[in-house]
Amino acid sequence: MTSFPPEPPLITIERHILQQQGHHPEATGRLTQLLYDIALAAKLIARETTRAGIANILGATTSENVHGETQQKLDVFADRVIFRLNDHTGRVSVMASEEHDELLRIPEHHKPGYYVLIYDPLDGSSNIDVNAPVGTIFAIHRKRTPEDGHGTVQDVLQTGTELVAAAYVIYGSSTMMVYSTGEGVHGFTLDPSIGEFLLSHPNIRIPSPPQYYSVNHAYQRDWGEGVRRYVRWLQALDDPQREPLSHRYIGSMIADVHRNLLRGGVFLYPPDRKHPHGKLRLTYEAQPLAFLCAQAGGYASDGVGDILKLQPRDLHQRVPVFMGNRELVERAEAFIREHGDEWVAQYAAQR
Ligand code: AHM
Ligand code: MG
Repeated sequence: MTSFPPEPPLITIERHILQQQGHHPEATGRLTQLLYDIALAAKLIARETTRAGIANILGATTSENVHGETQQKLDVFADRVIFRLNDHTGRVSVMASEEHDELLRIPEHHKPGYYVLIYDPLDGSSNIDVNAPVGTIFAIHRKRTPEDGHGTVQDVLQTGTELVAAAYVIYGSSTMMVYSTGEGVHGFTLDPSIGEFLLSHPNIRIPSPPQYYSVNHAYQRDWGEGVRRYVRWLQALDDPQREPLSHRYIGSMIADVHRNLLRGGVFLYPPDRKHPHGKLRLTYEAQPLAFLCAQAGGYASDGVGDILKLQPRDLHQRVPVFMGNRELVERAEAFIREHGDEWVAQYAAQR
């Protein structure tokens, strides 16, 4: 009898999601289906991002989103595609997107479902025109209000501890989808020739010792004391005997966080004079990435405490972010506590 040499099994994202569902005999399959739909949206967006130049769809549209930023055409495409794939399935009761001020209602002629889908369709979109990685972020909650009917703002404004699942997709040198349903973090790489996401990074754990820190140094003069001292500590400027961490920052949160998940490190977007609450948004950027980070053994803080415990007050609210290896993030909190930080203090007063 012939036998093949041992090799790791080939696992598609569909099979993996189904296997995870198998750990929950009570599961109805709705979440599984919703995750399939997300993976399909990711493939469609990946197809457009990789042929953006060829299709001549680079460049900005003339419309602005709710933050006054000019929308890129791919933002519009990604936003539309995610909505269209999920507005008629009966699995989602309401959606919300970075690109829309208001909640996205399921059309009247379709049945609203059990889950709440919040997304940032194309994060880091200033990178599109320079061919650097961008990504999509998804957060999934259960509906809080009674089962039948449309989701409301209470369904969208839940803490990160209530997340059922979170995922991001990174469109880089290859496209990867990384997701968690609360049972570890799993990464899949898209094989474009067969259109399948294949398991490439099972059970991601943030490695230690960490290698990188990621922050926009251009804002240094506007940081408060605690953050300033913390970054000096990361650079080992206080102790020539200690090795500094290497610095990497691309200005695309998913790319920066993804690198740190795989190599170990800390990503920070602290509050400063010009960004008193930081820049990143709680519900569709910080919460889902904090959930994934925690599932990978890391920690995410707003400089004061756990981001996952924050109760959102507004769909588009901003939050300071420190995320990565637990010891690095706790060290940031300690520097801020010990040395004070006027911008973190100002943020914390309205927390
Ligand atoms: P966006 O949602 O408008 O794309 O902005 C979010 C992005 C993040 O991906 C990234 O970490 C940050 O903006 C970079 O901002 P800055 O250029 O101020 O460093
Ligand atoms: Mg964004």
